[in-house]
Order: sequence, then structure tokens, then C-alpha cells
Amino acid sequence: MDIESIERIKESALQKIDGAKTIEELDQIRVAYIGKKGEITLVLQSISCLRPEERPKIGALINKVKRQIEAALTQKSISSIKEEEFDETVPEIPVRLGRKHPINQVKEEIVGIFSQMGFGIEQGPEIEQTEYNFDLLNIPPDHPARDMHDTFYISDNLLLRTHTSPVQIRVMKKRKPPIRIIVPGRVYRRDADVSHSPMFHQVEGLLVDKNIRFSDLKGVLACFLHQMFGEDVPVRFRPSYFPFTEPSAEIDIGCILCQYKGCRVCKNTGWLEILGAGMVDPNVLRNVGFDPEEWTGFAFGLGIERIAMLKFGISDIRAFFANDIRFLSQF
Ligand code: 2NL
Repeated sequence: MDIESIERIKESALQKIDGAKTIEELDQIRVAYIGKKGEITLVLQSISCLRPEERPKIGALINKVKRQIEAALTQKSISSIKEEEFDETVPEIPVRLGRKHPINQVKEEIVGIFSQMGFGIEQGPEIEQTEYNFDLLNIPPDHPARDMHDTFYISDNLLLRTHTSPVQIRVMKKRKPPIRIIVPGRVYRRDADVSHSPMFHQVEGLLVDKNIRFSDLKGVLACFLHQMFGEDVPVRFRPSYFPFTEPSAEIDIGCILCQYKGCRVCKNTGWLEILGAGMVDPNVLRNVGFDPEEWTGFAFGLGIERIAMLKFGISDIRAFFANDIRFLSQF
């Protein structure tokens, strides 16, 4: 075994590797040269036939040639795989796309309708001062909504807002009328069952200008309800009470689940309560520095979860917040 014959084996191996056309051919070459009974392997085993002083030099050369052949095989198989084994007809691995949360879908639908009517979107802090959440809204100090059992207090004068109305107060204190805003956001109340979540979402609206009267409220809200639930849906206004509006109303639509015949959801009335609204109380206008003789306005509020539950036929509010992909991927 001499240097020349080792070099010859190397040259023939590299030549064959270079000329190989398939992965199978490369495998055969691997076996023929560096497999268990391959040429290089046999040469390495016959090293004991050499004189001891020749062994290290020849041994090192054979090992070097073996590594060169391995490297050439690897290199060639990488480029062969690229050329031969990429099958562009194999279907791709499906990507599961995310989607908008149903609460966000309904919120965007509501906000979109009011945007078209010229309402601008406003947002504000979820941690509020008692003054903004209650006092300036004409909610008296002994009102039950202020109770520790109904409101999450952070301190004596800080709380998690129980409605988005304090945002409208902030806007009115900052700007002069005309004001026409829609305020979507998270709100918090100490309540939890199938239809109440301690965190839920509201959309409130406020319009203040000269000569605004109850018919403006009726027109805007009927227009909204007909876009949201269909041109043919019946709408009715019932007298109600809120500390921040006078007069106040609750607004129903004909039950979209039973077509007004009466069912469990509408409690056999044929009607679903959708909105609370009213003319902004003169006390509230004065609290933000507006003269109620010069400016009047209307305000309204609705719960997004309630509308989403009706729209999608969901009976447990907690499904929205369980983050179960099997639920969320249906919308
Ligand atoms: C409901 C009722 C309502 C308002 C919210 C409001 C805000 C200001 C002044 C006057 Cl700054 N009113 N908001 C008015 C009437 C009803 O919400 O049932 N919400 C779910």
C-alpha cells in the first residue's frame, strides 16, 4: 500500500461522486469506498502489513482521504436533494389563521355605524376617579351603584370605571360643543353569572349641540338599530330612569330569536332591551361648564356582550373570556 495507490482511489471516488446522478448512486459509492467492506476501509485495515515506521504517515493519509470522500458525498447529496427531491406538487402544511374576537367584531360594527353618522371615537382610562365615574354624572353619594358590593374600589377616590361615561365627562371638560362622540371600552362591575362578567364591554355615545331634542335621539338610535338588526325590525322606546339623563328611555327591538312570538330569551314579551338613553341632565352639563340654556344633548349606552350573545346565540357570557380556540374559531 503506497501513497500513489491511495491517491488513485481518492481520485476515482471523487470522480464518481461528481458524476453521480441520483441519491441511490451516491449510496452505492459510499458503500463501495467507505462502507464496511469499502476500498478505503480495507486499505485502513491492511495497515498492519506495513513496516511500523511507515504506519503513521500512511494512516494519516488514508484518514484524510476518507474525510474528503465523506465531505464530497455530503456536499453532492445536499445539491442532489435540492434538484431531485423537492416536489413542488406536495400540498403545503396548512397555517391556522387567527381571527377577530367576536366582541371586537360586534364593537367594530357598532362603531362603524356611528362613524358614518359623524361620531368621532374617544377612549379614556379604565382606572378612574370617583368624581368622574359618579359625582359629575349626577349620581348621588348614597346611590347603590357606588356600593363596595357593586364597584371595584382601588382606594377611597379611585376605582375601576363602572361605565365609559367618565370618558364623555373628560371630553366635555376639555372641549366646547358641538360634541359628537362614540366611546367603546372595557368596564368593571362586581357581578358574575351566565349573563354578567366582572369585566365587560360597553359602547356609549354623546351628542351635544344647540337645539338638540328627544326627536334627534330617536332618529339617530332608530337609524343605528335598523342598520344593526335590519330595516324591518320593530323598535320601541319605553320611559326609564338614569341619574345622568332626563328624560330617560330604554329602547327595545322585536325579538330576533323568535320573530316576536315570545321565547325564553325575550321572556315571552317578544321584545329585547338593547339600549339605555336620554337627554343629558342639566346638572351634568353644568358640572362640565356648559350652560344648559345654550346647549342640550343626548347620550346612550349599550353592552357589547349582550348584543354579541343575541347575534351569535350564545347563552353563557363566560364563553367570550375562556379563550377556548374551539369556541373562538367559530366566528
Ligand atoms: C345603559 C345605559 C346610558 C348614558 C348611558 C351618559 C353619559 C353622560 C351623560 C349622560 Cl357623560 N349620559 N350616558 C346615558 C343613558 C344611558 O347607558 O343601559 N347602558 C348599558
